[in-house]
Amino acid sequence: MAGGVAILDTTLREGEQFATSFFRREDRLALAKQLDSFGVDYIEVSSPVVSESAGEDIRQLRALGLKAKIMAHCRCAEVDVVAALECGAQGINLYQGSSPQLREFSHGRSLAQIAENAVGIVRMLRERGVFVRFSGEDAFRTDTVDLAALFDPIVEAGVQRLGLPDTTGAATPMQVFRRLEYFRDRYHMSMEFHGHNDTGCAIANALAAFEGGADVIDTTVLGIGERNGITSLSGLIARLYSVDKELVAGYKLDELTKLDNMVAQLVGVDIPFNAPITGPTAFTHKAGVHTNAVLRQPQTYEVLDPSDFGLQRRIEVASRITGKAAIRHRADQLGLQLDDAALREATRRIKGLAEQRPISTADVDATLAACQTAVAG
Ligand code: HCA
Ligand code: CU
Repeated sequence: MAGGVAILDTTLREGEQFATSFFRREDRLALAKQLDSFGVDYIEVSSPVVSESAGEDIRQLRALGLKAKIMAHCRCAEVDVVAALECGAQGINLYQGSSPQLREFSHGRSLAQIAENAVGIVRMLRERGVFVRFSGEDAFRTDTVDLAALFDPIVEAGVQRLGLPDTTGAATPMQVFRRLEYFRDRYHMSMEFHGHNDTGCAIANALAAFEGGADVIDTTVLGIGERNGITSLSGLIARLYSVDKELVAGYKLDELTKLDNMVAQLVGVDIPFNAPITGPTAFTHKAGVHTNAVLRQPQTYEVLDPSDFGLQRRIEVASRITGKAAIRHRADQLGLQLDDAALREATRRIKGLAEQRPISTADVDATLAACQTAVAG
């Protein structure tokens, strides 16, 4: 954790809810180790009651002795939390649906019943000295007044963190900001945000939550999760970095690519082209106007420095929209000597060729070699 924001990675819990996820025990352990090495503050796992091997997963995870705290995601039920504690969970993340939709169609309990039940579990956990968080699932489709009526007695009972998940991805950044700010002012306590990406706002909403007072943000690697997932780890890192690099100073940024590749392979997807930082084209500049400026001063068109993430920028030269500066850069990379007239000629030919058909870097290189020969000869 740096600068007041901690990351809770839930790839092992929310991420398992992604359509194509299948994690073996050794995958879970390897992923947890890599997340810990990267520096996430918490790793969330499923409650032992979800399946036969889930309890042993927690035990073996704990045996790794990671720095990250292992938090078990549990229903507000004594059997769930007791089982999680027996397996060595270091904290309990309770959740229960609070929106009218979930109250009616998921669990059928009233707000008063949810509160009464949660208060009992929270008291029991606090008496045992266990860290406990409570989330009102679907918090952003729950009326603020209802949410406060639910949270008040749970806070009173000693809960140490409140969770506000945007379970359906319905919330806008402004709503997230306002609601977090409201609850920060009401309780002055730790708050966690968990944002789904159904409308493409998961990363923006995570930042809004942080700005509104959340001190814990949930992520998964690549953003995998139910439906189209939640805030991605690389997305959150990119977002925070460009606000203030200090916010991500505590994380091993050059390990992000390894993490994303690991999960992409595990769940059988490519890293999306538009993934912040680790997307395959995230640092590729193409248009002549851009490449010209970037070659002089990368910050002209970059808010993220690829070298901070162990990555390199790429100048795409093989297109009709390339320019002389990019072509010169390519000639330099190849160690070719071309004077200005030769460069202009090479650029003219490359652009001309790219008008006719898609071209490759090999075409560019061949043209440069030919122009060099022409000058030399
Ligand atoms: C779920 C719901 C959840 C819980 C988040 C939380 C959500 O899939 O069980 O515990 O804060 O999006 O509401 O992931
Ligand atoms: Cu979720």
